[in-house]
Amino acid sequence: MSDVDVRTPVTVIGLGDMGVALAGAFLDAGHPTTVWNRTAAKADPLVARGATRAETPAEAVVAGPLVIVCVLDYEAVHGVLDPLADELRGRTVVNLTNGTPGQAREVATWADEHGIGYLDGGIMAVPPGIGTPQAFILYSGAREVFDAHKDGLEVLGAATYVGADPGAASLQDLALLTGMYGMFAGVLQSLALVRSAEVELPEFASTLLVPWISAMTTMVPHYADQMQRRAYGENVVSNLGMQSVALDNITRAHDEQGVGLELLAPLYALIRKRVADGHGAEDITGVAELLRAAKGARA
Ligand code: FVH
Repeated sequence: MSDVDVRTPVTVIGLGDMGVALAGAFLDAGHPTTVWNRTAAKADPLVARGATRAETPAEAVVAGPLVIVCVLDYEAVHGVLDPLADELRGRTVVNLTNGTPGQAREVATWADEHGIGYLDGGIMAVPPGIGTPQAFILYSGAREVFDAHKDGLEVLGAATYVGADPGAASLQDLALLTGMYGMFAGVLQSLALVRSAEVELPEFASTLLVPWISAMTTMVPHYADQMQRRAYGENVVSNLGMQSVALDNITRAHDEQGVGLELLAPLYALIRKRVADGHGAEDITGVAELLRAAKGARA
């Protein structure tokens, strides 16, 4: 049994769309739940469901051993938490605010210096999904802190530990979002192309686009293996030379239909460069070699 069970008091700071969903899940699971939000009225529906309203962040965090923070950004995180180092000593902060790995590590160092347990988290769900079987949340930080609170955190969604580096959850959260936005870019470009021919978009989407994209996701583990080993020419499925010819057709079709290709043009340019550099026999994964090392990149 972990330190947090159905009787353990939980504090939720930040009652935007996500914070309300998080606090609601704790209430539904029977946790005494204390809430605080900058705009106090947003707590009203939760108070009606049994939550305790704290008048100040300090009052909120001393209500229990586990403090969940879910605000807009890290500026807000620092604004709320930095003055509360004394009150938080000996408690655990689980910060579910979206941010960068560097921002997460910075807060973790601050927490460590003040005797505060700290987990950083990345929520992989939208607010209505919290507490459903589809929801999962990435956590990183000290393993013993995660183990102590895992059972309580499970009420929000599957609690998935990704490592001791406090920045790990944020990094993997942002990587998952990156994959999602890449997919959205392709979806929008695809729908724009067929819309130009007055195709019924909902039917095209449900009968063709979704099954096609779903089938293509089965390639992801193969691509991940190629990228892990930088073995872009091994077990090639669809060589880049062939793909670049198809890309020319996609480009011309957009021109013919009068649709701009802005969402995918950068990818196509990289593919053409990779082919021009002599890698036409490889899979698409080799295109990742063309990503420039960013300033400040970690090894
Ligand atoms: N909603 C979603 O779909 C995504 C799912 C994945 C995770 N994200 C992240 O969750 C964080 C909170 O998102 P949210 O959906 O709750 O966002 P809002 O509804 O816009 O609420 C923002 C809350 O932050 C409070 N806040 C903003 N600035 C400050 C500040 N300086 N000091 C204190 N609190 C602040 C705001 O308070 P108020 O405006 O109501 O007074 C809201 O409680 C976020 O990182 C997502 O990326 C959500």
